[in-house]
Amino acid sequence: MSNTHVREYVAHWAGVTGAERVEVVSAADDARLVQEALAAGELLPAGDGNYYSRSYFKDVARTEERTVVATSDEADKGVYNNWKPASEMKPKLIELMTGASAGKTMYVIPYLMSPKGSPLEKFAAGVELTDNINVVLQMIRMSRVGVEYINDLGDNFVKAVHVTGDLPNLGQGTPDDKRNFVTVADERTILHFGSSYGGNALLGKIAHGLRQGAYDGWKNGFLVEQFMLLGITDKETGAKYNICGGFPSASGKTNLAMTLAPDALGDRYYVEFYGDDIAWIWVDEDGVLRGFNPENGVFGVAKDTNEKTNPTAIDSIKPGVGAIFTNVAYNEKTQEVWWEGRGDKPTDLDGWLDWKGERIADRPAEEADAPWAHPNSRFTTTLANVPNVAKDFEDPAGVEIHGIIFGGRTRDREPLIRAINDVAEGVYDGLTLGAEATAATDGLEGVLRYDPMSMRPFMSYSEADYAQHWLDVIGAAKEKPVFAHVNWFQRGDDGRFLWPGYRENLRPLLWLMQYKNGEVKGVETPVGVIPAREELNLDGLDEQALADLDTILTIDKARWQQEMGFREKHLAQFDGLPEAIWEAHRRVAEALDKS
Ligand code: GTP
Ligand code: SPV
Ligand code: MN
Repeated sequence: MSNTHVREYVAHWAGVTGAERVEVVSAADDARLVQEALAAGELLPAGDGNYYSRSYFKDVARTEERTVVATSDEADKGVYNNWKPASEMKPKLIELMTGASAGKTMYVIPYLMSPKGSPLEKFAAGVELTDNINVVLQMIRMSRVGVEYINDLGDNFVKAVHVTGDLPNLGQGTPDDKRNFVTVADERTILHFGSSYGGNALLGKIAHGLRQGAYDGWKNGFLVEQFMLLGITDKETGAKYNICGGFPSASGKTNLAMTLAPDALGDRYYVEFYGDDIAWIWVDEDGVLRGFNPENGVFGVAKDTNEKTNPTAIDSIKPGVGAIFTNVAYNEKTQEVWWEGRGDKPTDLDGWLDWKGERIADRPAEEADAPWAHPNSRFTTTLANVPNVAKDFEDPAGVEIHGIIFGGRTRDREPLIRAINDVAEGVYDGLTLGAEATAATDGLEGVLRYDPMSMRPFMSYSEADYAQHWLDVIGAAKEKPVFAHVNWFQRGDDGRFLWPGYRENLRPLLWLMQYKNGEVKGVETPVGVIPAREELNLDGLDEQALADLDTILTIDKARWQQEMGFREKHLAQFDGLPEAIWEAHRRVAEALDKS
């Protein structure tokens, strides 16, 4: 490794953590590292060429209240970013990490969160240090890993230090919780202590790819969002539309980007996957809004993933691709994996262990109905394994963005889709995204809350500045994207989903692109333009969905008026919110009152 800045950084933290050995890794080391992890029992075989791992049972999701953005400028304090002074957090993390990797190997993972050669590449390089081999294997699948990405960068890389800690003795969830996940954003340094799971530990993904990236983007004129990104080609006209958008964690981004296989509605459309969790978005020198997925893999929610809901995802984790399953159920005799919604529950319990590693056959009667897999259990697979990955997914120039959508789990009020033409109203809609929290955040499943642009857990600076930054970036694009709010999760009185979702979600997206092209007019409402029933492609939709359709194409005025009051309180938390956002709010409220 020729970069002396990296060498100094590594030596410094090897000293602090007390690691016994230092090993620099590249993607090419994967096969050897897998063998070492298998030998150490950190990984178990899951059939031919796939793997299984279990994280500590109190370490199965991100923990928002333990996650902090620290800087030296109190003006960076927002409502959601848990801001703390860097001068307070850095010594605290150094203390926690001191000696905490004694006897372990410190792996050095040079990575890039962008396609090679992109105009944002200088914000995308980092070096994660970790004492956890499973984190190394996950990072190799999720990002571009190798020394070649950082050799020539001097000091221009994110320093991302991960120390697992003694998981059974960290007091998770108690007043004496030792876990601390800190992004020192103005120093481009990430210090995470006390977890080996997902976004807490794979620091390229959430901590750098979202939190640090968003902070850098604010200072340097680009957007970094928890967005999926997909492309739809109309094979008859040759036109291609790229749509990105944010739904809160575990609310359907991966499924939307992955499941829309080409044959969804006859043979006319071709749908390509670019990204399922993060998009970096900028306006290029020609004034074109563009975006790319900085990741190189998918960390997808396992629950309800099956051949019917998402055949593309199932294909991307087929035997031999090197996928890793985390916290699903595992059969120690047959090496099979299973999760709720995977298919019929195995009836022969022999060998089956639940996500905690406990034998299903030995469960006490009162636990008989407990899920076998954790609701936030996941599969990890690399983008090259995704059958509908776009041919140009590694194009450093990214793709033009034509539409931006927001959505989430909302049981009432939100129709299937409503299109928004005005940029300020689109940004306002993102800022007032309200939905049910999911198992991706520890302890909050089902809680209704606002989650601006789906970035609430990843916000790194103040919401007012964030809103202004959105207005500035999108405002600079010559051709504005169309905005829309979507909802696949409205429920009937009996609790059933009124919309079949998954692959059928292509129908409202096609309508949106036709609307943008002026091919359909839709129905104007105070909260946006919704499809006239006959404008939607309904071919082959099942009876129940056809019967429920009118409900999800309706605006409930009273419910929306009540919502406007909630929104007012929500927005009032953000000191200095741009006037354009308040104006958009008042326009919608007045239109509702007049309707
Ligand atoms: P993160 O990776 O946590 O950011 O999540 P995500 O937004 O990518 O969510 P994902 O696509 O993994 O979906 C989460 C859960 O929602 C899974 O259990 C899916 O099966 C379910 N889901 C996704 N799309 C739909 C849909 O259209 N309808 C219904 N009913 N469920 C869906
Ligand atoms: C999310 O929670 O939104 C994820 C998974 O994408 S994690 O990497 O754990 O944050
Ligand atoms: Mn996510």
